[in-house]
Amino acid sequence: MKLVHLAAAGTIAVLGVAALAKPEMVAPFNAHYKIKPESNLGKLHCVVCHLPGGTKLGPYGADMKKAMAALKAKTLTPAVLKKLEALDSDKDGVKNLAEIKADSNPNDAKVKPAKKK
Ligand SMILES: [Ca+2]
Repeated sequence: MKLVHLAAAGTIAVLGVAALAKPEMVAPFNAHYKIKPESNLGKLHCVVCHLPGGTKLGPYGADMKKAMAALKAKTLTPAVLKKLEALDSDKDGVKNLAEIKADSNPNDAKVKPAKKK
């Protein structure tokens, strides 16, 4: 009886960690935009979609969730990412694609690319 409980608790713990890290979300994003691990976006990792320190989604992550639902996508596909590119999820005046290309954060209104002159 005790063993069964332990096994169940272990399974829950493993699933919890998997839900937090989301490598299945980060990998296609990084591959699609050719994000280098040492770049700002590469270091942000989960925080590109989630709010720091939590599982809660930020504005870009929330738009991604909506796009995945609209396309009935179970995984992060290039079509989902494409749908997000023309949006300005964090409403800082810079479109998501421009932020990603500039290695800025589309999930944080306080972070935007330096203005080009
Ligand atoms: Ca933006």
